[in-house]
Amino acid sequence: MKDPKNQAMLPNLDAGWQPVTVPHTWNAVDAFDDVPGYYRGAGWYKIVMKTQAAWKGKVLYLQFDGANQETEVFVNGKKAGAHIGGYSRFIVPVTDLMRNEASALQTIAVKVNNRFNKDIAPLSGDFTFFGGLYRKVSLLVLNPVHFNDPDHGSSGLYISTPEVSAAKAALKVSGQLINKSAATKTLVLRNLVKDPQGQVVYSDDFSLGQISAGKRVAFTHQLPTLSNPVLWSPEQPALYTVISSIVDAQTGAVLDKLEHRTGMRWFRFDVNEGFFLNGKPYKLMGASRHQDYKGLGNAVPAALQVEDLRKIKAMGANFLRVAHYPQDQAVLDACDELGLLASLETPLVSEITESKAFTNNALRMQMEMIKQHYNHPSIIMWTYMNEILLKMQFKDAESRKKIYVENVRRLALALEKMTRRADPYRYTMIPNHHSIKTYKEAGLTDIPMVVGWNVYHGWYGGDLANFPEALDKLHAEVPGKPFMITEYGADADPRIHAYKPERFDKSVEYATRFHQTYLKAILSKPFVAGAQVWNFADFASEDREETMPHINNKGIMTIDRQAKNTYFLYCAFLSKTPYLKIGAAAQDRRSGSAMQGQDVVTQPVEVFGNVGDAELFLDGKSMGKKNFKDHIAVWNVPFQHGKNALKVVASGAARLEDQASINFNLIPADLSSKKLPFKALAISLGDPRYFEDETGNKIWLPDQAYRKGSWGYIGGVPYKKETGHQPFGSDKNIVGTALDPVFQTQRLGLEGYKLDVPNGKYEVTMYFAELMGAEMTTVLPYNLLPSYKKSAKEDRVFSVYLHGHLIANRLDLPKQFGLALAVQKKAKVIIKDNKGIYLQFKAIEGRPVLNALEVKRLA
Ligand code: GCB
Repeated sequence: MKDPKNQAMLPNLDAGWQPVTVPHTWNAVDAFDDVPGYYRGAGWYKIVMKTQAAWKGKVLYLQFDGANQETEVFVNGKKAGAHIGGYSRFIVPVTDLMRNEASALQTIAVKVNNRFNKDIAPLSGDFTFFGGLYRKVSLLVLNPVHFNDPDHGSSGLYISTPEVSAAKAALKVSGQLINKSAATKTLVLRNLVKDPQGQVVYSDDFSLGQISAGKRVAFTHQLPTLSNPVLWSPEQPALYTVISSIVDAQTGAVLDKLEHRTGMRWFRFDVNEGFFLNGKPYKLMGASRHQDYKGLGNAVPAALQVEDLRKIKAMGANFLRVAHYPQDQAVLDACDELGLLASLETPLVSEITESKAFTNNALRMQMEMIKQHYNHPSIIMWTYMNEILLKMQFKDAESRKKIYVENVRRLALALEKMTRRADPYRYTMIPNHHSIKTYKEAGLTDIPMVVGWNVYHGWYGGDLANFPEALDKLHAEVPGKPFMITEYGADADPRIHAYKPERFDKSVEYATRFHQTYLKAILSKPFVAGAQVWNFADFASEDREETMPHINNKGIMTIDRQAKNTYFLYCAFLSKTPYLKIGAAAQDRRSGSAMQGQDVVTQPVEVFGNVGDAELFLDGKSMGKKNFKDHIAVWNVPFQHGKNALKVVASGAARLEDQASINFNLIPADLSSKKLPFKALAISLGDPRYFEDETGNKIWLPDQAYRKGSWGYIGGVPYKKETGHQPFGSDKNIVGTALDPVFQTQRLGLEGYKLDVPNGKYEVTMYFAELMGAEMTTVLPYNLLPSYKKSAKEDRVFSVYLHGHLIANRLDLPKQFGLALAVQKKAKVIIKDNKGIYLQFKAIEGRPVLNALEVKRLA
């Protein structure tokens, strides 16, 4: 139950509880709805369970794999423990608070709070901080002698491979155990190692001696070196298994047993030559990934998360940047199994608080991350502080800013020192935003072993064509430091298509060009150790508005994991096996307006491949052969109304092909065409893009000027935003619709709209939203453009007439409805005497507007 009052103790209510299953978040709906904001506060979970016979004589712990972000645990009304931080595991001892009677009911109550807390990272960020018990919760029932004496939520056992070569591998097992029984125990640590085929390659007992009651001991056990180890690599993710048991020397009983996997590999970064694994060069190519999913928020079953990693692997990637926080163990397990190298980071994003509490929490989060994920062979670096100088505090007070930056540097030094000490076998990294000078001056490029750069050249700023030079500059200006491009990406709203793509039009086509440029440059420069696309999938970011409010659209998959053309591009660039894919498969419904005298509409079809050249066929007829240029080949295809079957065949030996079926809704130039009688038309005014409206099963067409016999606007100019980057339209969330892009563009000062439809009965729907003076509620700090100014307000009052009949009287959108609010006006009309549909816009004050128009034939 939600607890907006944030009470200290479990509200003693029998009513008001809602049954839920864990993993759970209370923000799965409100983080995506039209209303800005989502619940950030306290919530309670309560579970009542029967005492189990198996608990007798055991010690019990509650293990939480992830609760966002402040948690308090109560057992039978008494506080059992608490934890701070939303992305790591914690373990709470509960034995002493459980009721003893065999038949007793045990009540466990957990309070979770996802409020803003200035002492807990992340303070802000481009993602939604879903609250709740969003990962698995388990009850651990252990023998009183056991490994798991909560050590930063880890298993209590750490396996390292200090030295590995093709000839031999050293293996070290260390950890701690506790004797919580009432008697002294003589204990043995038994380690058994199995090779990737399951053959036991080592087994030995190691005496721990006598451990008295209540005593905790730490041990380090160096195993004899293994010769000719099977090496772990992306091509062959061979995993060894280490089974460690605590054995009672007197009785031979196994008191606790843990099974971990490990991999034999060695690696290094080189400033000029990039990354080497097992002595061979690898470019670390892959994706960054957030953990949320459509309809589920961050409460995503592990199996679904693992599917993501399969998709990343399937595109030919070898690296996962687990951003911006540690994710489920299942994610790293899958990296180990699939052969994806990984970096893991804590949620220190964009800014810090200069408090002791914040520092302590940050250090603890880092240690939790290292200890909990220590045994994954896929992890090669520990990361912290993503773009930590982005929301630079005190930027207007130079001397205070200096102190702030110095405090950031100090925290980085402390994190670095602690990390290197906790794990001397891996690298460290800090990913920065693309402001070399800022990070250099702050000393943040010196501290970690590898520098990450998040580069949005050709998106938030800069010219796409200059990206290759930007890479050279990074190499030259931070000498002596290996680096990766830890982020780069462009929004691609999968519903938007532009055949003349422009920066910030949010079209899939612009994003495809963007990634093509980046991939080509990154792959051609050996000093770039690797790059991770931002992001694998679209993800929730409540503060974002734009074409798909509350979602960041930089994914190469949608938030429900449908591949965009950009994903196919990655497959074409990175796959080692022959690849061929028609991008249009994701665009199986198209529409377009024919030119005068033509009964086809020519539109581009993009094909992605790594096979030299290919031939495209439309309904069996060849459209010619094309070479792939940087993995894309484009054909201009003359689509006809109805079904169009496309097939592409790779030339050469690999007889590879792909097919797509496209249902094309052709709008004839002559609306009274007998061949294709008019049915419906949906037009987005002031917009050169095509918009696929899944809710209404239709395509909204770009606007055009009126031509006799056809359709189009009369007078006016497209709304052009002077603020932000958007080339046209507004980036404001339009409340009351899922068709934001259609409402976000408009024609200003429109005089009329004409459609020369044949005689009949029609429904005309006009779509309005006032855009001027409506700004994004939050200006995203990622928009590095300095000139984000407010658009001027404009007063307007206007009426609309349909053939002289008043159908909208004295519209004053802001006054009558509000700014940026979706408004619809419908009218029905019978057209006689071939006079077509004629809408007239009459200004009473200011310039009339229209955002979109839909006309349907009823009879
Ligand atoms: C960044 C941030 C990331 C954002 C991304 C974006 O630089 O590190 O959290 O989501 O840019 O899409 O703007």
